Amino acid sequence: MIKKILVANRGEIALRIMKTARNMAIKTVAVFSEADRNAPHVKFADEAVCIGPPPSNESYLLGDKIIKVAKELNVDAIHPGYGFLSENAEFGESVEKSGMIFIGPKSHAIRIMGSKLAAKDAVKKYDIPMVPGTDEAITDVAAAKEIAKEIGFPILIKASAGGGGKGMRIVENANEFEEQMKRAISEAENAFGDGSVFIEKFVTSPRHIEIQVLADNFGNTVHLFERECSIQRRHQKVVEEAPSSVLTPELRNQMGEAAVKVAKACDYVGAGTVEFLLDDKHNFYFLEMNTRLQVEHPVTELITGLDLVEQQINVANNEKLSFSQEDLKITGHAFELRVYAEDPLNNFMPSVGKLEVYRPPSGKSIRVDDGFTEGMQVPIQYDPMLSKLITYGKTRNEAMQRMLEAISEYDIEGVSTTLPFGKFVFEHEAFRSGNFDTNFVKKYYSEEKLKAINEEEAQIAALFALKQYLKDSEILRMPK
Ligand code: MV4
Repeated sequence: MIKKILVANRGEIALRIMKTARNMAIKTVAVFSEADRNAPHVKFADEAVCIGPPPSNESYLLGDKIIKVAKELNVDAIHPGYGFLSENAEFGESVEKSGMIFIGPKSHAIRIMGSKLAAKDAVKKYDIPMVPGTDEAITDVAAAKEIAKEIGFPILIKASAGGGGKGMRIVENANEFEEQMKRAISEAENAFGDGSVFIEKFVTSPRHIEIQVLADNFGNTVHLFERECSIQRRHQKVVEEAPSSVLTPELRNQMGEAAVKVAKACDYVGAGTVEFLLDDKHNFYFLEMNTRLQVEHPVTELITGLDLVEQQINVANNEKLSFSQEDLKITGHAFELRVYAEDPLNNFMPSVGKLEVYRPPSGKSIRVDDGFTEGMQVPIQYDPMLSKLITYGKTRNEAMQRMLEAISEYDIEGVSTTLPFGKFVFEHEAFRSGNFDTNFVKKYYSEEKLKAINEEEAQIAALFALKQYLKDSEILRMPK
């Protein structure tokens, strides 16, 4: 039985994991860098240990040091959160070798899914739809060019070890092929130390839809429906929702069944996410699998009523899933807006400084997952995400309306945030109608548009203020 968990992470996710642990009467240990000495995750934990200076590679990425701390404090299990060590197969293995439980899948699954080519190879025999392309690393430029011509341009060259769009290159025609392929290989070599690349047909206006899966150690695997993640900016997700407004129950079942097969293909255990592209004709294609708890997991929690961290811990405790696929259903609609300390009017530049004012909205159907309090400094060493603003409604419209209200009630001063950008998205006709794809931000957003909206609002606010002033003063009451 797990009685004590060390959370090898920081910020909102460390706090979120510890809250569930506490609800389950499990003790918590925080690790922190010198930049996070006063952070909420440190204050919340039952015990906390400083593991090094602010840079991640001298603190949160030091797997061996974290394991040593865990052993000293008699920890039973380590939860890696997302990012940092979460998809590091060696770390998971070391945790288990040290006699503790890694709250995540086996290293075997992490390794397979860490390589896009190995992932494709593993799922090949399960009849999972994949984008037309090569299923091996390409090395011979001339041969690769012939394959590209057969598939038809535009094509996409992808790095096998890549993620988040790194090492990806679009090739519009055969003339560009050689140069782009060389670039992709050298980019992949530099970024991942692995120059393996492969080719896929480029799906031009896809939606990015991912399926949450959950598996126990007894061969039971279910899916917890989809998350729509098409609203992203430079491969950084901005808004996520569940369910997607475009999936029919039939398509949802098909994608869910495909996701379960992908999980089974790598003997997956715990919570994981299978990513798909959906084209404009509603064909879906397997892209990759993320072998961690994801940032956007709360929207799935709100529509299923499950606590995904609790499920992860139960599975890690070697318990069977307490429900089957038939027991699961979608209730209502949820959105998540990632709030970053970035300036949407200045190329989303990180905006560091002190949170002079920090007052998150609260209320029924509003959830804020954050790791900051008023007066804190936003550290420059880490991801600039301040919080996740999550809203729920019986319908999509209701959840959208609550998001707009929550955005307007969110008070942050001292740093610029992406809240105004979020408002732009939630007011946009294409978003509201559900008629969007991964090109939404590129297609519709510009700093000029946001400025224009801000100015218009400022003018309206000024008019209201003037009206109030006139009402308060004698002017309106003067006889004609
Ligand atoms: C694609 C694609 C179009 N066609 N593959 C981007 C990150 C990585 N997870 C996969 N990505 C894409 N793969 C083919 N064959 C378009 C993207 C893509 C994308 C995918 C999901 C969410 C946002 C995206 C933004 C640009 C490109």
